Amino acid sequence: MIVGAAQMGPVERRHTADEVSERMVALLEKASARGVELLVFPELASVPFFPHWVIEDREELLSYYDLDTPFARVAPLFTRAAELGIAVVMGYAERTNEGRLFNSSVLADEHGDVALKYRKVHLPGFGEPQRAEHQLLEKRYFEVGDLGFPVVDWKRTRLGLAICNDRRWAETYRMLALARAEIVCIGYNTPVKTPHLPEIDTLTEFHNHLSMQAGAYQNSLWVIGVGKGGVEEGVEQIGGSVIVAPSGEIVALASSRDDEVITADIDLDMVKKYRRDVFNFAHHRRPEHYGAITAPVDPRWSDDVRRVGALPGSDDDGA
Ligand code: CDV
Repeated sequence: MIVGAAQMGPVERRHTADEVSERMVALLEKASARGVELLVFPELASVPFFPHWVIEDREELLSYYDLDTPFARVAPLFTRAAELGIAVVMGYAERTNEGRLFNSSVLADEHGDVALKYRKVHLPGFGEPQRAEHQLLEKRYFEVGDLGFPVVDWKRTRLGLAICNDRRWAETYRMLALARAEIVCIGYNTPVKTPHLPEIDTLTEFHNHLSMQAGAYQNSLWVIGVGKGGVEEGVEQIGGSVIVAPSGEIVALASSRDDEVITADIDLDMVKKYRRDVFNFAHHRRPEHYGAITAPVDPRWSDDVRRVGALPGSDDDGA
């Protein structure tokens, strides 16, 4: 099965939805020419990553969200994908009919129908603005996802979705592997710089790949990880999109921080082989010893969070 990651350069406030659609369709056409059946776009793909700054005006904030699905904002992408028979995964800011706000991702199958939806579980950063070069305000703008880690049988495989910070948590991949996902599609927006921890700035790209390679290997699955790259609204993001095999090996890697398609012809039998001969869950997992993983989070853990410092007058509730 040939799969692809459609990395995107910056999406800025000055870019219209039509301009963004045009770029996404161009990436789709490139993928189609290479025989791609499944193409994955980044987290919050069609808008700037607005949790990087403070938005006081509610109307302005809501302008970044799509009601239910992202299909209306970038309609040409989904229309063309269905014409070409390509399934698309895309991240977007979701507003529900009840006014709930989530950081979501959707799989539109090769007919353009919603086959799977996921709402981000691990929201990084802070609920209040920090004194920092850029903000990490996902806890302010989104609720924690309420769908768990769903999977879907699609064509001759089983797919799961995850979003950005989810990829750093072992539980994400393990939940999806336990549901027998064979491919995990992950969109992300990762700044080169971590304002509250500058000493890890030189490790950002290493940690990006480390997380996805470990997740793929320890759970015998394929990972398609796709980010935005370049300077978006003053924040430089890493790009570094990859396709990772169940062996943990990177089989495709983006070479730029701009719009770029990477593809790989992936062997789904590798999943079966690694699940049989390396990480055989039935034979070797010992869940009777893993109870602490599902116990409620001990509140003392949050004492360790380092903050840059809340802005005067804000009520900093930490990460
Ligand atoms: N969008 C993200 O979830 N970004 C985080 C950053 C803030 C660390 C990430 O894990 O890449």
